[in-house]
Amino acid sequence: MAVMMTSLFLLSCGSNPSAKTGNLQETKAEEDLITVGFSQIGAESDWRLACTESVESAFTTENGFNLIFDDGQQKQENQLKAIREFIDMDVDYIILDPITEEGWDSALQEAKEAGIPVIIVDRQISVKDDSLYTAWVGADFRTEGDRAVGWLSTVLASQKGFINFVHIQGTTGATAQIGRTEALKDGIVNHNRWVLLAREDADFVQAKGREVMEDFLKRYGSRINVCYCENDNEAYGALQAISAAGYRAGQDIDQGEILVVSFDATRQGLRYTMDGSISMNMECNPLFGPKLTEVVKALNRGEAVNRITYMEEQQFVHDDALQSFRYDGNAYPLTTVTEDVLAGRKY
Ligand code: GYE
Repeated sequence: MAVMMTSLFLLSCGSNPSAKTGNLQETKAEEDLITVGFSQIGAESDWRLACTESVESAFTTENGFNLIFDDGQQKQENQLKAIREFIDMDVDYIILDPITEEGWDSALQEAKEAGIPVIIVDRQISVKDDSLYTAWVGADFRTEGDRAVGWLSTVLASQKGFINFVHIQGTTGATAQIGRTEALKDGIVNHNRWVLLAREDADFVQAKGREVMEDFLKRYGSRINVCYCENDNEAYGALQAISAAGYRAGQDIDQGEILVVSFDATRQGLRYTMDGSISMNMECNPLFGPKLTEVVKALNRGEAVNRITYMEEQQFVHDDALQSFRYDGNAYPLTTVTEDVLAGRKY
């Protein structure tokens, strides 16, 4: 890429020597940059916007990169097209945040044949040949789900009778959906009194989360005890539907409250966790930028990198007595939480 751009640049310089000198300096700098094509899923959630922001602010020219960003608008065909365009441009590296796990074999085979290393971020891919990607950086979604279910198991242990769940899922076939869904499925199997009333895909989007919850409320009304949302934007939508239908979100299911759990722990999600509308919020860390630049720089120096890197995450639990939340078991007074956690939260 850098080489191609240099020759195009020189051809367009004309015969003005001063312009030529200036351009030569610029092309020299450009040659040193590492060109990275980033195929992002879309802009479906607060989490996603934070992820994009983090990558864009890490892969800057000052930091030695030329980043080419492509927004797949939640469609795999757009992401496949972007990968092929990156190959045509002969980028140095491709970073792919794959919408779902399946369907990447041929495009990544083409990248491999072109000698372009591919780094997968956030969600994972399922390919026949694992050498089609060099490294993956993301969250352990199954563990996130298990931590959410583990917490539910503890708080619901003292409940008498059956506990009815509704489940708002993320994009079908996305690793985040698969891990979080499997954890709840196992939770239902392992708890005799947990009953699943309904589950539906809301694509990680607020408006769809609201629609799905409206529908669940119409069908099951006050029978619903727990609403398990696979991300915060779906939870925002579910909370809108709950209050519009005249119900209350909270942990007191004996008093008819609907206990909402969510994933991401965005700033807004944590506000709802503080006020108790969300009872438990399992963090998912979208700030991949710095880690990804480390990976690309190491590869560029010819060093080996970890094939799998997990991000660190915490669990935020509403606490009535504190009128706030605890995380990972430690209690913080409201003011401390506001300053330390929310103020510092970038998403
Ligand atoms: O939870 C959600 C986003 O893949 C972990 O996708 C990501 C998920 C995240 O839209 O908010």
